[in-house]
Amino acid sequence: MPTLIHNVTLATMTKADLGLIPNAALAIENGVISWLGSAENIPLELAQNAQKVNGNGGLLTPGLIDCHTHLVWGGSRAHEFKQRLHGASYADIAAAGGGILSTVTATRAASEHELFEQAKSRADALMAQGVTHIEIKSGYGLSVEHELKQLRVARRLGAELPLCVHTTLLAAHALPPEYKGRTDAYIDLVCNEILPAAAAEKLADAVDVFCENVGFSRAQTEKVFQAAKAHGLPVKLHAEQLSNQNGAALVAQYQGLSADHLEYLSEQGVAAMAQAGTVAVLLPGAFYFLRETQLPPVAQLRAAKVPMAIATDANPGTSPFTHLPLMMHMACTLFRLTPEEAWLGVTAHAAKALGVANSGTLAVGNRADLALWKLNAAEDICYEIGANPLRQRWFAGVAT
Ligand code: DI6
Ligand code: FE
Repeated sequence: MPTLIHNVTLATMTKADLGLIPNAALAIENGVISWLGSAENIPLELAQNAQKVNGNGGLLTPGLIDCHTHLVWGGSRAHEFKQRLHGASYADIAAAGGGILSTVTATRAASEHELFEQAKSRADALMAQGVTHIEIKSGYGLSVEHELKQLRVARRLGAELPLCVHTTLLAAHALPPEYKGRTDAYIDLVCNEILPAAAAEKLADAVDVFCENVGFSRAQTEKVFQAAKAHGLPVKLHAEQLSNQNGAALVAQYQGLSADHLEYLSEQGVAAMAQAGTVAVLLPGAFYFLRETQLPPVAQLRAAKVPMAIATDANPGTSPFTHLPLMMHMACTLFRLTPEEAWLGVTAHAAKALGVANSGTLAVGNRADLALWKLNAAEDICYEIGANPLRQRWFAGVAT
């Protein structure tokens, strides 16, 4: 039996103004959207036979999509947060074995089950805010065994929770201690062993690299991109977060799905992304937590019509946040996105950053991943952070 959600305003996310349809309804059949439009145009068949759900005047949107997370990690870096506030420097913390490698140590020591339980609670927090799709990267294993362990945990989250999980291999996230001083040798391990093993087990939907002066060089990044291409995997990139490595132009050259962070993105990078259709994924949580001052060039991205997405970048070191509406608020407050851009950034543009065609908008045939909100206006979600305005959510048409 079809379900008809009525007495709602639809935000289809198919236009810059969100494609609002007041006094509207939407029908679900077999897990997909089968009809949507003004209530006055509801087909008689639906009006007579569908199971009715009264939306009580709420705003019905696509489910939110968090298109950049490192959700599977072991351990915690809260103590480093405290040390830094007591005056320790990054160098002090790194010298004491802290930083990203301390998360690598903790992730390697954790079992798949432990990692699953910890990541599940983070995923539950995101789902409680209307998130129906998340991307999860590896990048804290840094070996065949432990990178695949992270990705298997991500796949299990997608299998056991109602939300959709898209996985990304980020083995080129940091240099493991056993490869200290041998970066090129580690990149060979990534290209010749880790990536092929992940591809063979179908554990990765995309491949990512941390292209940065404290990460991997443009040349090393390109080697990983070549390996990804050889295995038919799309690419995305942590690009221009702390400096301009011309990473965005490189991922655009490979028709990459997205370039992420982008605080130091150049005009050439903007042009290359616009040309390639590569999505700009903005990560205000990391900018805020690191107390950065260099803003991403939002005005240039807007003028070049580069789609902008927004994500949590949930990770223990630089963005310990599993709250996507807060990221929408920060994208507006810190990066000056409009509320409409923020909504598109966690729906249609986030879907594009994951290469997902049938989600992120309300359209006939799309998966019925939906969120119903009690909001006076769409912009309220980016303005007021506190009480959760989510009233109902549907995962592939099932109200949960
Ligand atoms: N950029 C970041 O901000 C995180 N990774 C990356 O490529 C940092 C991850 C961590 O510190 O655990
Ligand atoms: Fe990240």
